[in-house]
Amino acid sequence: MKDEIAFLAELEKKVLWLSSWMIHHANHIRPGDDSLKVGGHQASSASLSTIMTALYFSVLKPEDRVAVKPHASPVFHAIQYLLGNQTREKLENFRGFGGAQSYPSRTKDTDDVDFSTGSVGLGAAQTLFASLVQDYLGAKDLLRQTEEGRMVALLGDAEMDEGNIFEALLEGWKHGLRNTWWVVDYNRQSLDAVVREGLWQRFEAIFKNFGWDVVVLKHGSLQQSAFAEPGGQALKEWIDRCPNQLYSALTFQGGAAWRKRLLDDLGDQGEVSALIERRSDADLEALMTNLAGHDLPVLMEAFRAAASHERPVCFIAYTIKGYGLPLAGHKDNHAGLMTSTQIAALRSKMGVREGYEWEPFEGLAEARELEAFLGRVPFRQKGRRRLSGTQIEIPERIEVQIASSMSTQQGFGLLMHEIAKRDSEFAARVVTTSPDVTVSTNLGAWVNRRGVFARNELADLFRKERIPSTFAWDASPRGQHLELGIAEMNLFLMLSGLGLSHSLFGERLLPVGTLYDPFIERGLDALNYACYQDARFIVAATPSGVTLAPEGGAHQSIATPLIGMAQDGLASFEPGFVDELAIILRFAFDYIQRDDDRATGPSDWLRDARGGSVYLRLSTRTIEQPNRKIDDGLAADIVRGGYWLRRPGPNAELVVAYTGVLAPEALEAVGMMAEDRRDIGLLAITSADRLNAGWNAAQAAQERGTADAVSHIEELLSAVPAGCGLITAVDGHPATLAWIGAVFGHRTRSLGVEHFGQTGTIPELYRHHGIDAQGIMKAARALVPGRPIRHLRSFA
Ligand SMILES: Cc1ncc(C[n+]2csc(CCOP(=O)(O)OP(=O)(O)O)c2C)c(N)n1
Ligand SMILES: [Mg+2]
Repeated sequence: MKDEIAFLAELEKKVLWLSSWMIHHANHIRPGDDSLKVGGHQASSASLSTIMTALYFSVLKPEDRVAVKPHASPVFHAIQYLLGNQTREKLENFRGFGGAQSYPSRTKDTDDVDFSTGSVGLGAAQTLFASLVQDYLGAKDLLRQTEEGRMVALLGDAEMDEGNIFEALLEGWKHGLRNTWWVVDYNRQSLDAVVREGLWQRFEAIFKNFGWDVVVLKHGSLQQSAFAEPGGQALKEWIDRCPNQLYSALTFQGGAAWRKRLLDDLGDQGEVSALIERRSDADLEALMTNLAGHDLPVLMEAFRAAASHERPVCFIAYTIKGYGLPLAGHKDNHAGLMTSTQIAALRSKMGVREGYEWEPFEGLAEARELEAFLGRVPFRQKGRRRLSGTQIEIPERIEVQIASSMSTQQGFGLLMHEIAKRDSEFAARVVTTSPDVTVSTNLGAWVNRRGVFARNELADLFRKERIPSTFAWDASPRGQHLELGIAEMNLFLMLSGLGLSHSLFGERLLPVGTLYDPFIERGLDALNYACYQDARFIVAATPSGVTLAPEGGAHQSIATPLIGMAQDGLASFEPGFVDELAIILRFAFDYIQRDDDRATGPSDWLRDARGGSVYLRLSTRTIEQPNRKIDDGLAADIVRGGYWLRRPGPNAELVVAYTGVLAPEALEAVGMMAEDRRDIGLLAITSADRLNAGWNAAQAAQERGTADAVSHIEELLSAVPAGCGLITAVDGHPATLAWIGAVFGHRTRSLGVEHFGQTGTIPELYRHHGIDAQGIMKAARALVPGRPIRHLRSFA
């Protein structure tokens, strides 16, 4: 029987062929849309074909989880095809609608993608945070799988330019990262260019600094044995000295060019010249392109040796972009495609007959044996790797004592503290995390009760020394708060890891992250990435808007309500009062666990059965709280996105709709205008996002023929007379609520904040931006002319 390396070598060729064919098919053969005919990442894929062959067909265990370099997607899909996890139809439709995705996608692909990738840097960092999640579960005896998995990232060398990689490395070091492998595809090419000389040494130093073991894989076994020949050392020195650009150029040009250049540099030098002369052009090319990243024996040995490493391992593997293809080494090859002639040549080199291109075993001498080998591949031995955790029961209500005046941020702290006091499965599954703003976002009381997580016990020294402090931060494996450094990218990657726990590790966690609202933008791509992966978490962002007034102009957030609306997979809420927040938070813990693709009823415009993540935009502003009991009807409306605080009468001339922290201004303005504007209404909006999504979906349903499709905002506004004016107000961009005027065509004026940066008191800033009660009244006077508004100071 053949040895493993021989099988892997055949598979490597097959993978290279199938990925090339898939791309060629998408671009030249599949009928249809020209827009799909774009660079297929052929060269980037080939660069990783050997490494991925070794990993997937031999090294990886079922428990391992992998983030594949986005532009190696064709190789990934080809491998899954050979493992029986991917269909031919999907490959034939690569990059097409419903076909195998351009970048591996957890949510859109069906072939066992562990981590989505696409935005470079994020997939790699995600493996690191997933490993921390595995440690968290392990410490709590929640790890069901018998063996710990290894979190593996395959990343491009230019991907290392992304700053979030380094933020993640630092965080990993703090938490004693383990079980993580990063394999850097060191092809010394990016999209535009050839990378700087000696980059690997910077990488090596950085990784070592952060506590990683570094394995540099440079020379393949052919090269290694050539170096042992007489004159071999001179050849090795030449290779080690050769600039990246030149190496790439010679790789592209092939054997004759190698010979010429080598002989120019090393000719007439006795042994080394003889070493070169002994080889044909083809052999010389094979030798010079035999870098370790394309050498199965060297790779297998390196992976085997690293299996016992306790510390995380970074492999820097020298590769060739476009390896085995006519594109190899050319600096412009990133989007390069092979011509039909080149593909035909590759086909015959691979022994594939025309018309049999998709056949997995076409052209292989011992197909049966290979099939049997594929059946034994360790990675596939435990079947389906996508897991699902059971749902955690959430109490009907989470109730706290609400003071007559308080802020939603305080309310959030109280609610979390209330959960912390419970001895329940629910409380045990909640895990919090924050990028150095745990205390200032009011998670302190929660952490005091539930503790900080660390694999090893670490006492709070202040407490030990009996120095009074509000916070007792003992760290232990029992802790339920993951403290992060100030890096919002890391926060969202951590939430993403925690929020995939059920799917990756089969145990559900209920993650809650906190940060300052403006810094959502700092971590936005990671938030988007987390949502794209369908990770489930709650993020509480506070303080927010210009209302954080004294905090400073630089911290004001304007765009975040629009982000909350526009971000797919994220339901956003901005409650005004703490009793609303209590309802919403309870809903959120339930919502993040939902996973049903069926609509629950004809009016499920919000796709609530599917669930998603939740964003709570909160505030530090203390405002008067209503003294009321929230019945089930009101609770449902709060969750749907809005309710009437004051229902407009049949002759209403004006409605004020506000969101969040502007409740007092809206209430005050409405109170003062009540005598002068008939039947005035006051609409509290708890979620512009859900109102808007519901409206869009109901319209689409109506257009498809569901005549009785009505959204919540339509229901709310149905009682508002046609001639009534509508004023909306939000501490954020006015567009957040402006669309409400389009629901029934009410004349609308939308107040909000468009410019930021000015500090001041809340009244000063509200006046400045025209979102105080006077501003609302001024807008009312202009929008609905009529009787003078008595309480309006003329030109206040
Ligand atoms: C955040 C982000 N910015 C830009 C891109 C576009 N892009 C895709 S691949 C690439 C260069 C990748 O070079 P490298 O990581 O060395 O991969 P290689 O193709 O050489 O394997 C760029 C800039 C991206 N995918 N993500
Ligand atoms: Mg590269």
